[in-house]
Amino acid sequence: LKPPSLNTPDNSIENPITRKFSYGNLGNQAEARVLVLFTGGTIGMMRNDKNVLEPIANQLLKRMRKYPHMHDEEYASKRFGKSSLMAPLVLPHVEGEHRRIIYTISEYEPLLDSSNMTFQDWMKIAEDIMQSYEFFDGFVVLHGTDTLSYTASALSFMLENLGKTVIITGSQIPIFETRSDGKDNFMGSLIIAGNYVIPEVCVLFNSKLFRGNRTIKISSASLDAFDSPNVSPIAKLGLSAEVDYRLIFRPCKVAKFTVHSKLDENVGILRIFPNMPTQTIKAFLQPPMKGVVLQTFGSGNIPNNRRDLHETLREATDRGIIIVNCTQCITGSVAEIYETGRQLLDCGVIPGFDMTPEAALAKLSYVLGKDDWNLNTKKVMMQNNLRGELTNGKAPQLDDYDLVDAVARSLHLSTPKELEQLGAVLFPAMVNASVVSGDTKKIDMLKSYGANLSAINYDLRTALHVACAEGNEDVVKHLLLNGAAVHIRDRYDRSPLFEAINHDHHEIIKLLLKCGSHVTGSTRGLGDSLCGAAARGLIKRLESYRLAGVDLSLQDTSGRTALHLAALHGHVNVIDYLLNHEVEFTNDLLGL
Ligand code: ASN
Repeated sequence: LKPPSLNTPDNSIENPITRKFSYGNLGNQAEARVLVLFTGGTIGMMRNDKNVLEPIANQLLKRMRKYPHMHDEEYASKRFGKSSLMAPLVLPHVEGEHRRIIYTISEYEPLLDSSNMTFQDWMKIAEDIMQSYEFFDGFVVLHGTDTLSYTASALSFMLENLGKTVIITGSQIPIFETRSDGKDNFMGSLIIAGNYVIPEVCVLFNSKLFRGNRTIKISSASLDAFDSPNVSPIAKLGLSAEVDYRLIFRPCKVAKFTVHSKLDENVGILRIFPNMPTQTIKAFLQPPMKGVVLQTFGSGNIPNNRRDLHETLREATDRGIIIVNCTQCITGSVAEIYETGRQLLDCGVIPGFDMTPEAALAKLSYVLGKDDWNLNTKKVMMQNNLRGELTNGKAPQLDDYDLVDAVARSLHLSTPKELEQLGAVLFPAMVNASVVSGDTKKIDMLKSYGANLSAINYDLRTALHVACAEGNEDVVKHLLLNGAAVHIRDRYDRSPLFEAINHDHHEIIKLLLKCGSHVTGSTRGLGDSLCGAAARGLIKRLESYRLAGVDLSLQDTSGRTALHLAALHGHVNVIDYLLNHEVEFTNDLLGL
């Protein structure tokens, strides 16, 4: 194909999907190019002779050209030449937004009510995005609402290392009707896709932008048809677009965008109900079934007085079927709270945390389609957070994250000096977060990226301070084995050992001592601390001091000892403890 004979700029480029041409910027006008994949749905439907809605072909593009709020004919003709049907559409100027949105609509054939969509259609959308990825700044998929959340979930997994914005939208009332919600949804999607880099598969509906794999269709009638019950919307379109950047799930791997389009179709959703016959479950789990989303009661429960049920599930997981436990509730997660739920783990069922059934099903088909992963890896991946689809409190295990690099790239930093400064700010916070969550693998990973495990934060505290306060012995040991400094004191002159003492972590105190750690500070100050502990009856604290090598008979500022204070406050058990540890029964005390 040659460039069309329009008044096109020289830098026009052919889009292999649309067989049309997209255009480079002209002059100094800021523009963004968005590809619209029109797959069908109510948004592009009209009433047929039976007075029911049906997709209608070859209408959207034609009609959008005539809607002044969807197309700026004046700008377009100046830009691309007069009355060209080949030329892309141009969104009128949007106050407050930087770029003019130039959009190209690629209409699918046939257009589908989304109830008719299959995995093949997901693959086509993914492949189309792949092929035109470098030609556009963002992508909008116009889609029916009925199965929109399934498509959004599937695409979120299939589009690996996505770096551009993909938004799926539709409407409850056709865009050709006067009162349609389609115009706002479509326009809002174009504005976000062209102006904001949100490298996720999102859903935009009723002025809210959601993470696609967290959405569910909540209403068949309301214009507020979607929600993402377990996470807040990424953005809200009010007077302007308010994007919450903290919520964006970014691919932190240094890898190119690619599409994994192999999906396994042998997956299903099985919803448990009271008195459910075993035969129903057995039949469902028959080959070729490979992955099942089990929708259970509440926090992930099924009857625990039904051995038949458990045996059936056990037998299926033994055969290699992956069964993922998801709740029937709209919000919340599966968790081991009840015996009725815990027993599912014994049957080899894995927790799906707070994944929606739509996301869990799509993820299963994606994970099962990964031929180079073995069954165990597939199970691990089902429980890992791959695209922000679940919250499980665990860090991803198989992804190589390089956050500093990713942040550096997004900030356009490149010199070693800038990277070093960024690392100095980010690493202490990241190491500390890993320490708190007890994630030693992540600590290793951060170290391998150059994090100094003894780096200090703004309060001059190190990861070891945090670890000793938290009391996770494994993490402390890990830090020590990786050379963490034990002698650094923070802004308040507290050492890691001080933290361990103040939180009564006895094993950690012993460990620190083995590494050469020792108490610091004046003997009077220590005497004050001992007396304070004795006055409050804190035997554990006194034991902490003793383990740290502190003489329990040290005197406080007024010359009294812990034994004085224990006697004064009538703590017989503390007196016993002190005497058992050979604290001298001084005359002073007798005279008290
Ligand atoms: N049945 C339609 C569809 O999913 C519903 C809609 O788009 N509002 O295609």
